[in-house]
Amino acid sequence: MIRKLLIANRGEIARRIARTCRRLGVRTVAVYSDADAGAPHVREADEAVRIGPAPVAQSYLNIEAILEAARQTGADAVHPGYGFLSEHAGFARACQDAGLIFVGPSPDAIHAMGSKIEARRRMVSAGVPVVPGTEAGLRDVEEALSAAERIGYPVMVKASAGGGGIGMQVVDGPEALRQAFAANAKRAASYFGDGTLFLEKRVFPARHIEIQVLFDGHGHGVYLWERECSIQRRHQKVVEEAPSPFADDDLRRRMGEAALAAASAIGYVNAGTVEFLVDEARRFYFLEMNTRLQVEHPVTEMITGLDLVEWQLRIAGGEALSFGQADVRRDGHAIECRVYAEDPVRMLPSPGTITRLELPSGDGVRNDVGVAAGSTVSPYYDAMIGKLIVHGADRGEAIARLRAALDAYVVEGIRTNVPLLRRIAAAQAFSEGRTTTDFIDRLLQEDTQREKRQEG
Ligand code: MV4
Repeated sequence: MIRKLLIANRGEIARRIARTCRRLGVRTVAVYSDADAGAPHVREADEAVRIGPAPVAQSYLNIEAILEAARQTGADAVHPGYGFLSEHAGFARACQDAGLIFVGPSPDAIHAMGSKIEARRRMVSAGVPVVPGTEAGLRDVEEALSAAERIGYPVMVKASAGGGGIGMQVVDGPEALRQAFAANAKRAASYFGDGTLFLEKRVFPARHIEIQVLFDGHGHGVYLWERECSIQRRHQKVVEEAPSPFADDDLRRRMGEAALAAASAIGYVNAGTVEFLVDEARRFYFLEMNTRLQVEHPVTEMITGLDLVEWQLRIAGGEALSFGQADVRRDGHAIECRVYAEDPVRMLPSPGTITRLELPSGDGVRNDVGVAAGSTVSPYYDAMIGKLIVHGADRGEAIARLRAALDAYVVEGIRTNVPLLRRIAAAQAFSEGRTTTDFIDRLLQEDTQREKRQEG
């Protein structure tokens, strides 16, 4: 078993990883930038090491400084959390080269899923369904135009190195494709250092449903059911739940088996997530595999009773899974809301100092937050300050608990999206499970129209 873990992250996820370590008797090393010197994740760790100034390039992305912190403190393993270096194959390799256990998959597995084109190719070979599209990078716009004729419009232009919707665009015809091709190649090149594009048929309306998997290093893997992540805005997830209100037992079993095939095909070890698009006819298509612990992992923990960080550590330490697929529980329903420090009107980050913080409590309520009263929310980092997770015996009870918890949620000193979360939780379309990817935009449109009618 791992004895001392360096947590190469900050905020709520650093605290959440440390919580499991304390329960398991694993000692923790926090790292921090100058902006985080007094942060909760630093105070709560057994040891803490400064790794640089506030900008991420000099601190949380500073591989040399993080490895030096591990060396200084005698840590034997590194957990990358999510974001930052979590899907950086070179970091995973550098940890291994320094004699440290990287809590995550192999550098090769991270690399294989980092290229969308490569991932698609490997999924096709493994028999995992992908959206009809191009099997290699597009050399020029003429090649894109002929591929689009074959696929049929509308198509999605996507960047092979893409993420967060960057370099991605829906295109209705050849004229738009000419423009989108140049613009997205340029954008992808500047963001990712790789302007390679590919095309897929556009699936619409679609849901985003993902499968959590766990693989040990002894050839055993299980899927831990699905998470529905369709409620998002501008490629930022806002509400996630498990199970999906859209999935039935047949769909979840077929998707679970496809996810196991996807992970097996690349020799995946540790926790991972296979993302799918699901259309109205319940056909599903591989989108990408996330080779890290995800923000929304708590909803899976709440319905299965498993601690995913514990299993990440056990697997990284060489242990085998002690249970099989038939032992994986699926109890009740869990919903997570991401609480962002943001201006609700402009949807922009709202940094500042939190003067008051009161978190809801009660049966089935979990708070994973990175801040406390007195904390400053820095403009240098992600604006997500924490997550509210609720569990109930069924979806109705979970929603009732969510509404009550959001009503009791108090953050003062900064602006947050809590009012938007309350609006979502109150919506009829949400309680009816009609949560396609345009849900928030439609909700806000309805509100604007209602306001106009009342004024007029
Ligand atoms: C798609 C799609 C429709 N058709 N691909 C968004 C994030 C990125 N990982 C892939 N995304 C999409 N890919 C095809 N072929 C629609 C989206 C998409 C989306 C997917 C799930 C949830 C919300 C979304 C919002 C916009 C676009």
